[in-house]
Amino acid sequence: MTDEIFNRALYLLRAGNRENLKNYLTREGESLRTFADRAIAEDKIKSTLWEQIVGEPMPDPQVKAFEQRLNTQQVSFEELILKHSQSDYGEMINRYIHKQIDQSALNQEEVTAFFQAGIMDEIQLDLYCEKKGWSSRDFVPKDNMSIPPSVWPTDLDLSFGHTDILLVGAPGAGKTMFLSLFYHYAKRKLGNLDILSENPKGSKYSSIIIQAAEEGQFIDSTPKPVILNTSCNLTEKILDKGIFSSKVKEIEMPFNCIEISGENFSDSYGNPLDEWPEKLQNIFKSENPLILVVLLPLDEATITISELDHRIRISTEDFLNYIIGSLQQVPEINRRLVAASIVISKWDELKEPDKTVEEVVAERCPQMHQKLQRDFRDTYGLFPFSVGQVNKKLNSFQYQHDTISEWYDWLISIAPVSP
Ligand SMILES: Nc1nc2c(ncn2[C@@H]2O[C@H](COP(=O)(O)OP(=O)(O)OP(=O)(O)O)[C@@H](O)[C@H]2O)c(=O)[nH]1
Ligand SMILES: [Mg+2]
Repeated sequence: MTDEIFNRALYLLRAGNRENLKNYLTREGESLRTFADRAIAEDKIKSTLWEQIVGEPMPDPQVKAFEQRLNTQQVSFEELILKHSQSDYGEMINRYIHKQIDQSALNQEEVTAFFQAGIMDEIQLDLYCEKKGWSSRDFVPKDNMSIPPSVWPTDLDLSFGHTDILLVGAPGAGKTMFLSLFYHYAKRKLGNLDILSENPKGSKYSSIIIQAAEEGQFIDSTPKPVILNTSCNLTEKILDKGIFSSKVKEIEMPFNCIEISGENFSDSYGNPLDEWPEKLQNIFKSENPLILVVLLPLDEATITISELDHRIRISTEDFLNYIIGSLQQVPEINRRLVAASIVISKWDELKEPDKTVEEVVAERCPQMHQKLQRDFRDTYGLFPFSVGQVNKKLNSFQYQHDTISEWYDWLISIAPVSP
């Protein structure tokens, strides 16, 4: 505000006509607030007049200090979102953000945060993205991928001569996403994942979940009656050490990966496995070697079990001890078990970056860890797992292979090889 405008405004104020003052300042592109602030700062008027001039209560010093930081771009967008819902700040922040929108000054991270917080609406988002040449689809939460019913087998016919891998875990433990990253990684590593066409539904299922990993999309919860089974062949190169020379040899490892809904496990808590539906019991009938993969989600230490009208919460350790104990008690399963691993899933949720998987397992399920270590020795493994970098607001992720590759190497090191 120039001195000339300021002095003229002061004159109009003293003349006692607020309307004239307001019209004058608007014509000059200035605000009543700026004028009142300066008049008080220069001791031309008492601070009690601020409310009369501006027409609203004078902000407290904290709000003023915030406004100053805002105008000099010193406020982080996290603070903006936090303060936006507070009455003293909301309007001020809206004005500021709309100015930034007009000047195309927001970056993608800010747009995502403001849209998620409801500060930008869908129309503003669309207009802004159009102006910037961005796709507004990248800013709205992704739907989960749903698996078409055509690939839901409800019976199980496991290929003989393969190694069976059974994923075990509560509903939502991360079994499907683990499989999705496993196939995605194997396909990248080997150039092609040799999905065996003798199991066409499993083959289609694997293509869908590989695509989900590629696109950073989560997948709907597995329906209870479904038994998903993919048969694939991992052809790996190993160094064959001879007495005089070593040569690289290709080995074939055929697997049946079996996935059932976590609800089947939670429903069977406290019940004998021979009460499982007959279809599920087919898992026991295979003659193949069997590897157990137990998923323990980092973010949930307990699980809820529903029984008629009752709901009980139990620790994941109690739950998994029961399930694994029950599986081991079935003679047809126990004699086929060749290896087991505990996978701590959703590892990206870890709040203490220095914590190790050993420390987590010691806190969460020391008994199960010790028991599996004792039972399997060299063919027991403990691993972290995460789909990658997760954006919860957008319900999506950017896949990363660092954790699944560790588990994959373990699998290759312990799995029986095709004769
Ligand atoms: N942060 C994070 N969340 C994950 C990860 N994997 C899965 N999730 C979340 O957990 C949910 C459940 O994962 P699923 O893989 O579908 O779990 P599931 O064990 O197959 O569950 P059921 O099919 O119900 O037995 C997903 O929809 C995601 O919201 C991960 O690595 N990190
Ligand atoms: Mg699932």
